[in-house]
Amino acid sequence: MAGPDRDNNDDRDGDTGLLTKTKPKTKKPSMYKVLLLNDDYTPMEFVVHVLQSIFNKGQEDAVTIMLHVHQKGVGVCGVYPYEIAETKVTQVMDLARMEQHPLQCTLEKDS
Ligand code: TYC
Repeated sequence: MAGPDRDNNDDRDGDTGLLTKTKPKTKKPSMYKVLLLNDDYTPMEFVVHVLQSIFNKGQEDAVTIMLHVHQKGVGVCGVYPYEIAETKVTQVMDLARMEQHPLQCTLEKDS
C-alpha cells in the first residue's frame, strides 16, 4: 500500500505505482475566432461601426477587415475565450437585428 502523498502532487510521480507522467494541472482556455460573413445588403459603414464599437478596432483596421469580408465572403474580427466570443456574436446579431440588416456573425474554434 502506498504511503501518504507527501509530495502533494496528486500521485502523479508514481508513489501509487499507477501514474508515471507529470502533467501541468492548468490548461489555457480554448480560443474562438469570431467570423463576420458577407451579404449583399448590410451597408459598409454599418460593418465598420460594428468592428469599431464591438471589436475595438480603429478606423483603418475596421475598413480593412470589412473590405476583406466584402471581397472574400468571410473574415476574422477577433479571437477570444469562448464566453467573450459568444458575447460578441450576440452583440453583433442584436445590433444588426435592431437596424434590420441581415449581417451574420458566428464562432469557430481556433486552437
Ligand atoms: N457586401 C456589403 C455591401 O456591399 C458590405 C458588407 C461587408 C456586408 C462585410 C457584410 O460582413 C459584411 N454593402
